[in-house]
Amino acid sequence: MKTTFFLKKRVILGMILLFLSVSISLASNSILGKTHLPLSDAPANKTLAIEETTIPDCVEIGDLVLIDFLVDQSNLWKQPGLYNEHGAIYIGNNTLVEANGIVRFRDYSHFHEWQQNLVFLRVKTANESQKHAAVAWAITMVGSSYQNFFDFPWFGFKIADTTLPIKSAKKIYCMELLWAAYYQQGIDIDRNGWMIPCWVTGNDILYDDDIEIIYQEINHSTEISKPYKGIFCFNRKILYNPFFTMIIGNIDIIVNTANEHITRVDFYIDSVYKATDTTPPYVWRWEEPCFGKKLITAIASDDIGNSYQARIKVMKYF
Ligand SMILES: [Ca+2]
Ligand SMILES: [Ca+2]
Ligand SMILES: [Ca+2]
Repeated sequence: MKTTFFLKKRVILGMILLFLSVSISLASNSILGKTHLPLSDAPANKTLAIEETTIPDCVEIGDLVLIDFLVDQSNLWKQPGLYNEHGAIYIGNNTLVEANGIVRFRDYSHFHEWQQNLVFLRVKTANESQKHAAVAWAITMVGSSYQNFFDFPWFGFKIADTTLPIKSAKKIYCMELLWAAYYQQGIDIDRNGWMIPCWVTGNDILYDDDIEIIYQEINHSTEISKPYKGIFCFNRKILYNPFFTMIIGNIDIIVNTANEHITRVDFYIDSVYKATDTTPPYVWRWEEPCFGKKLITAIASDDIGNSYQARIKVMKYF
């Protein structure tokens, strides 16, 4: 009995190590720029007829907009939490400048088609001339190449410290464009001040003390926050990677939502109903043993007939 137990444990440990090595090698491929898609491939922007959308009245030149993409949670560019997946700067005339595939102008109607949640931010410590200078600088960047944030060297790295003995990147990513536009004006909108890993994330801008929220739209904020992008072993996350979600053993499926008046969250595995939770935090313990690909679906419903679905593809073993 004891021998079987130890044998079982060794098999599980062996599998964990195998999965770890596969995932590390996939992750390092991404860092070398081999496997990731350009940002412009991410959103569902194939719609031909775009609805005209006007920028909210309160928005002024130099304000920033951050969004969550309207795509499945398994998508490479999705991040848990609100307003942290893409950003742009407002330059007037219903137009934004964004780093997306390339640094470019984008009409707000097109930009709005991509979002499922959005927030407009004001750099409250900037005066009018700093805001206009930030916009003017962003416009000078139009035509520059896009760079994934995890590819070195980072454009902003050199801006933040011109004495660094590294070559300056000519490419720029979305949040870096917003950060650099204001950094050139003497305002650092990265909340952790360019600390390692030296990236400017959506959350770094959103929660910086130079920033205030001036307008927000939450259309669909329901998401599976666990398990999400990484390797989970007996209910604990042991490794992050942006490409897949792997579960070994039992796990708590946790659903977060900022949608209002939610009364229940239903949990499904491969479209088969499993459980309901009616009080936050919305959690279901997935204990069924399985082996291979599964689709977790969570549907949050409110009391007036709205429902919000979140899905994540996973691999589950044991
Ligand atoms: Ca998000
Ligand atoms: Ca700051
Ligand atoms: Ca940062």
